Amino acid sequence: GTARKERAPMHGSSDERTRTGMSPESLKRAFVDSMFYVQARYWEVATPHDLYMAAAYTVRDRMLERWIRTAETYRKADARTVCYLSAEYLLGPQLGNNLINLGIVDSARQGARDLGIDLQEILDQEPEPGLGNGGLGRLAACYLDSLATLSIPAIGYGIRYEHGIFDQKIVDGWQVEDCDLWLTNGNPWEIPRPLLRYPVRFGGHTEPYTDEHGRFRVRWVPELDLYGMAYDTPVLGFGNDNTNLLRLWHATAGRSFDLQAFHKGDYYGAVNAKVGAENITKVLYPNDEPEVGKELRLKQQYFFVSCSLQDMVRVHLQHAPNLEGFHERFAAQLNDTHPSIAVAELMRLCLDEHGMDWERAWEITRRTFAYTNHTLLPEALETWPVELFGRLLPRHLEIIYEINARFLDELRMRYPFDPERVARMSLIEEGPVRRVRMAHLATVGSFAVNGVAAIHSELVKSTVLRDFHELWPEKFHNITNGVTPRRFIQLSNPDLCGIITDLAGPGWARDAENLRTLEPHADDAAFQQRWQAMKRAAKERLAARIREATGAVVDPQSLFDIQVKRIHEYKRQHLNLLHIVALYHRIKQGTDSDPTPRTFVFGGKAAPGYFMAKLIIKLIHSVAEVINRDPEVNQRLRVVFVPNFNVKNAECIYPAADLSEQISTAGKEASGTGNMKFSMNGALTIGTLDGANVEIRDAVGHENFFLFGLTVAEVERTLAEGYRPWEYYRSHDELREVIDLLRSGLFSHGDPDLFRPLTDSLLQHDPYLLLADYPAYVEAQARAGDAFRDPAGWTRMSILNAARTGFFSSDRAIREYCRNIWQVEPMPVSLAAGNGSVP
Ligand code: 8GP
Repeated sequence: GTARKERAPMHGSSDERTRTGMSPESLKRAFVDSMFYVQARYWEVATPHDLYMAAAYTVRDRMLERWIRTAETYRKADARTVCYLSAEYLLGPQLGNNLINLGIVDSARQGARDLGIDLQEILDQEPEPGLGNGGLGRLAACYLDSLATLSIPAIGYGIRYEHGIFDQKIVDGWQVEDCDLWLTNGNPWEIPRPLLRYPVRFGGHTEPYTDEHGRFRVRWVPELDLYGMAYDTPVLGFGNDNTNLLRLWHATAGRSFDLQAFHKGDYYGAVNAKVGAENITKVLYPNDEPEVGKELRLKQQYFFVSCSLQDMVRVHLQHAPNLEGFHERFAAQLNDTHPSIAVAELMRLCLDEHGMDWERAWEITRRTFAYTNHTLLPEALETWPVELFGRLLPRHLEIIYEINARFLDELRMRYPFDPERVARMSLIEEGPVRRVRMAHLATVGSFAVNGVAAIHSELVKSTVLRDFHELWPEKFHNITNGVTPRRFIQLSNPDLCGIITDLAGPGWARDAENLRTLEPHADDAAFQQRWQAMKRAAKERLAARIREATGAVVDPQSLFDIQVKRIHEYKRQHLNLLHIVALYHRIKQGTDSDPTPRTFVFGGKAAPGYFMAKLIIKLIHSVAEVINRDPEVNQRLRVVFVPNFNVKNAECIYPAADLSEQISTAGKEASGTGNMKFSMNGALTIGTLDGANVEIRDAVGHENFFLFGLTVAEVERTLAEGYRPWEYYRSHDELREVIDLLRSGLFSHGDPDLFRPLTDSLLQHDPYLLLADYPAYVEAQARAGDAFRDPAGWTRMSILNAARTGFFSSDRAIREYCRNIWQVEPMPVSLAAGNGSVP
C-alpha cells in the first residue's frame, strides 16, 4: 500500500452523527438505518438475528473511525509494534464487550427500549467465536483487550478457523461433539481483505545456486502454493480511542492448482485439490495437548506464521529499504510453541528472499521473538518428526539443521566434557524417530522466555528448560497471567460493577488496583447486605440458566461450589467427585457433621480422543443422577453439569460462585486464569499451591483461602519414594468406602465395570496423586462448609477476595510485557484532534 498523497475525505460532517453519534437517539436512528440498508429488512419481518446484525453494524460503524484513526496514528509515528502470534483466540461474544469499551451500554439499552426491544435478547443472539480450546486462547483474547486499552500499537495474528471449538452436547451422560458453526449466519465484526493475500508454499525440494554476486544460495522449489487471505477484526480499547487489529488468515487455493491439474484436463481432481488446500483453516484442533504427528496441524501453524511474517515484512518495507531494523519495528510474541516455526521462516525470508547473510539474519531473528511457555506436561511439549517436517517444509528443516549445527558447536565449546548436556539441548531429539523439539527452537530463537505464574516460571527454569537457563539465565522471565476486568467483572457482573463504581468511581476498570477501595467496607453491615444481594442475584441467574439447559433445579441459598475448566486428569475433577461421594455416603450413613447445603457445578469440554476425561464427564452425570433424585440427600446436595462451557456460559458462572475449585496436582497447572476470574467476583478458593493459586492466596490473605494438598516438593518426593496409592486406600476407611461405592455399580445402574478404568487407574498408578491429597482436601472442604454457615464472616472474605485481586488484571500483565520484554511505549490515539481528516 502506497500512502495516498492527498487525504481522502472521511465521511462528511453532515452524516457523521448517524454513523458515529453515541446518544440513544443517534444509536436508534443508525440501528433502524442498518436494518434497512445492511440487513435489507423492514421492521415487521425482522428476526431476532436481524436485530442482532443491525445492532452489530451500528456498533461497528462506531468502531471504524477509531480504528482508521489508530492505524493512521501508528503509521505516521512509525511506532514500534507488538505482534502477538497465537494459533488460538477465544474471543467470546463481541457485541456486549464492544458496547462497554465504547462506553455506550446505557445509551444502547435506552435506544433499544425506545424501540420496544430488550438489549439482552439481542446480546443472546450472538454465536461466539470459539477459536481456542481454553486458557491459552482466552489469555490471548484478554491480552488483545489490554493492549488496546493501554494504547500499545499491536496486531494479533492468528487463524480464521471456519469451525472453532466443538459444541458439547450431553447424551445419556456422555459428551457428544457437535460441529461449531459460528460463521454460518455471517460475522459482522470482520472485514474481509480479498486483496491482502500472501502465497504460502509447501513440499518440493531445495536446490543450491550461485547468485549474481557469486554467493552460494539456496532456492526452495515448492510443490504446492496456497494463499492466505486476511480477515480483520477491530479490537477496541476501553476508556481511550485506540483500536487495534486482529488479523486472522483464511486459506484459499493458489494458482499451482489451476495450472497443474486443470490444464491436464483432470477437472474433478483439480477441484478436489483446491478443496484440500482450503482445508487448512477449516477446523481448530480440539485438544489441549498436541496430537502426535498430525500433518494438517503443522500446515496450519506454518500457514499462519508465514502469512503473518510476510505481512510484517510488507509493513516494514513501507518505512525501510531492507530488513535491517526489522527487530526494532516489531516485537513478536510466540504464544507457546505453536507459532515457533516463525524462527525458521523469518530466517528463510531474510536469507532466501532478501539476500541477507546468515549472521545478520540470525541476529535480527533472535532479537525479534520472545516465547511464552504455557505447560510443563511432557506430553504437551511439541515435537515434529523430522520426516514429516522435511516433507512439508524442506527448506525450513535445512535452516533448523544449520541453526542447530552452529548452536551445538557453541555448546561443545562451552561444555567440552559434557556431551550428554549437548545432546539434551539439541533442537533435534535423536531416537528411533528423530524429531524437531519446538520448545528448543523457540528458546534458541528468542531474546526472552517467560512462564505464566511465579511458581511455573521457576519450574520452567528448573525442569523443561533447565539447561537453557544455566546457559542464558538473563533470558528467563516470569509474567503472571491476568484477565480483563472489563469482560469478567463489568460485562459479566453488572451488580458488582455498580457496587465498585459507587465506591471507587468509574476509573477502576482501567486501574484494577482501585478495587482496594472495597477493603475498608468488608465488615460494614449495610455494605455486606448489598454484597450478599449481588451474589444472590448472580446465583439466581445461574440457577435459571441451569434449569433451562439441564432441567435441574438448584437452590440459590446453598453454597455454590464450582469447577469449570477443560476436563483433564491433572485438574482432578474426579477428586472433587470423591468428596461429593463422601458427603453422600455420610448422609446415607447418618455420620454427617457438615449440614451446609451445597450445589456442585461442573462444566468443561474433554478432548474428543481423551477417554479418561470423557469417562469423568460420565461419572459426574452418574453421581448427579443418584444424588439429585434421592430425597434423603437432595435437600442437602445437588450436582449439575453445565453443558458446553464457553465464554458466554462462563460469564454467567463466575459471578455466581461461592467456592472456586482450583485443585490441580501441585506443579501441573501452569497458571490458571479461571481462578482469577472467580476470585475477582468474590468467590473463595479451595486450592493447591499450584500455578497462580500461590499468588492469589498471597494477595487475598492466607486466612481468606482454603489451602490443602502436597506442595511441588512433596509431590516429587512422594513419587520418588515409590508412591503406592493402594496403601492410602487400605488405611483410610472413608476413602476406601468411597472408591468401593464407585466400583459397586451404584452409580452405573449395576454395572461394576463402567468406571473401572478410572478406579483402576487411581488404585494402581494414580499419577496425579488424588489419593495422597484426598484427606487434606476433604478436611479443607469441611473448613469451607463451616465457614459458609457464618454469613458475615464469609461475606467479609468474599469482599476481601474481590478487593485484593487487582493484580490479576491483564492490564498489569501487559504492562510487564511492555516494560520487561517488548520495550514498547504507549501511543495514544486522539479522535478529538481530528487532524483535518474531515474536510
Ligand atoms: C494453559 C495452561 O494449562 C493454564 O494453566 C494457563 O493458565 C493458560 O494456558 C494460559 O497461560 N494451557 C493451554 O491452554 C494449552 O496449552 N492449550 C493448548 C491447546 C493449546
